[in-house]
Amino acid sequence: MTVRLTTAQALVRFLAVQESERDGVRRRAVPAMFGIFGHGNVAGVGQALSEHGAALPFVQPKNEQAMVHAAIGYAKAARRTATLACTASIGPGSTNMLTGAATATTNRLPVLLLPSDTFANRRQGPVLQQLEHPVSADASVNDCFRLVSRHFDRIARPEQLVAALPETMRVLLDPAETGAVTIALHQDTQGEAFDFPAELFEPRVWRIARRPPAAEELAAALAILRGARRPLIVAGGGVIYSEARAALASLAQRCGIPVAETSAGKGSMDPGELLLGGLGVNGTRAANRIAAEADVVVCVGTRLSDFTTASHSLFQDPGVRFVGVNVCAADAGKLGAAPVVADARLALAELERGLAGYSTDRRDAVRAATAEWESALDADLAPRAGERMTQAQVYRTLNEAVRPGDWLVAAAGSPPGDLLKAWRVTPGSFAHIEFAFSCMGHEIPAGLGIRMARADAGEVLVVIGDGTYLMANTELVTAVQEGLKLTVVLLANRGYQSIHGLQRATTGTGFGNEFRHRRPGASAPDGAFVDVDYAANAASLGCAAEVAAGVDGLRAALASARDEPRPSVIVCEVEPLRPLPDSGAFWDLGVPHASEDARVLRLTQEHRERARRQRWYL
Ligand SMILES: Cc1ncc(C[n+]2csc(CCOP(=O)(O)OP(=O)(O)O)c2C)c(N)n1
Ligand SMILES: [Mg+2]
Repeated sequence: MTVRLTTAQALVRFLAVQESERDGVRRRAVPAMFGIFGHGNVAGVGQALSEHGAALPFVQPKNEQAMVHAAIGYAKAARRTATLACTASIGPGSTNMLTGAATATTNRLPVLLLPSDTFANRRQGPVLQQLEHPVSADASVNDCFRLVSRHFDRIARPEQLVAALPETMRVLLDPAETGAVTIALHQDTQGEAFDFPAELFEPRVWRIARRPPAAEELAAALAILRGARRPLIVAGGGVIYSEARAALASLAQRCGIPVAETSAGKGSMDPGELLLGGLGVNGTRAANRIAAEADVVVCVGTRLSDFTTASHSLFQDPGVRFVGVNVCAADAGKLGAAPVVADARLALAELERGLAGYSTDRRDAVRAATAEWESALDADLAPRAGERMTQAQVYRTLNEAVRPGDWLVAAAGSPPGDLLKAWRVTPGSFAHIEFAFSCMGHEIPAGLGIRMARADAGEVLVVIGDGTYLMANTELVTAVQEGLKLTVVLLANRGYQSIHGLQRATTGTGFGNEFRHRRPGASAPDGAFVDVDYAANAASLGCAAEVAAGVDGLRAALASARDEPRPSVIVCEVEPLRPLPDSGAFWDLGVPHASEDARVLRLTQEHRERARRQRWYL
């Protein structure tokens, strides 16, 4: 039996009946579609959604990049068992999704992108918004997606969907392969009809299997671990996606092994005597101290970015060995680790079983390291004369207001680093710190996606800087439109202050990072601060908005935001250059090797000296 449908109608009908299943729990794999229409998709995917989209609700964002971030937030909250689709028009509508695609792929989170493309039949000559490639006539701007997607396809004939769609679902839902999946749709093809096999539209369940560890890999990992005297577990996003928190806590507690978290892995374990908090450049000094002396490091579900390994300078024990537990073989083998290519939950349980009789006790070492670090954090909270509220005080006040079911979201500027360092993911609450692509503008839409995936969530607390707010605040309108409740905590520090601080530390000067007026003849804006009324801006978009005066004001604002049905924006005017205590870890970045300024050369020299801690891990 066949069904006559357009390409776009077949796509919509197919997506509406796909389900995923993990551990016996079934859910819609792609339960909604975001999109902005233009001539490239309005009569294609747009028509298909209006006629066949009853089971695939349409959500209208205000920016195509943002809708991809929303899909990423959704996927994170759904622990990679589901995501959202995104349709965009030809040209700029589609290329606007590129940054979102890269964010998804870097974070190993599934999103389904449907950029529209030029005509397949080329009858019209160059069409509106077509870039004519001088040497590759069949290329379009959508070929840029190849580099930032885990899977790319272009549909030029309707029947190509029959093979393309199942492969799309397979990649999206495979934990080892997932990321952005991009299916470019020629605009004429979207409307072309075909007699599709009816089975294509039968409900289909995609089983997300847990890959067990291979016996040989497990044995090799156990041999290393049994000899460990100062082991450490690094918990990455894989622990969260695999829902392996209980397995991690059980292994850690049974064997007395401390746990440190990456940004994506924030919230991998409830606070307790073995949790060291964040690791690396944005980590706690406690975690970094334990890491420096670790002799065996078990890296679970982490891509080991430079922020985690302190640019390969963190682990200083001369004989340090690594075990890499990851569904993705390339990640499992990093740092010369003994790889265990497997699902985190199964692998952790097997490691625990294999370590029966083994124990170490690092509790005293952890206690000493954390006590020292926590007293540094506490001391930093003390107000200093003449200072506004500090970011550290905002985080602490926020953290004290968190209840089970609440989510914290951060991605760029100082919040993600500060929060990896200072935030306690209290039992029953969740964190989403996107620090793989650390994309300014991710936060508000990601919060939206989280709220869509978890209607039962308490507060979705989105912590952003003023820079991020100015770059991407428009999804607040979408939040109002859809009745999706967010509480945005905006740190108004008058500029790109995290970068400004980095700039001062590495070059000795501040240049082009604060929101200042231009003085006549100045080479960069360096006059008086620009005044922006963020609360008025948020109110104009339909949000409840408030300026929090000091810590008490913030506490009150958070309480009223919780009762407020509309999205809320709480503006915190904070001290501009007042970073949290540093992690003590080195971070490598490109520094100037020539300058007429002796201070620049001295700072570069100091940087190179610190870089001597970098090691090869083979
Ligand atoms: C899209 C994007 N552009 C540029 C950057 C580089 N960058 C990282 S932090 C930052 C400043 C962010 O400013 P703000 O949101 O005000 O946070 P603050 O640094 O002041 O805490 C910039 C420009 C980025 N991460 N993402
Ligand atoms: Mg700022």
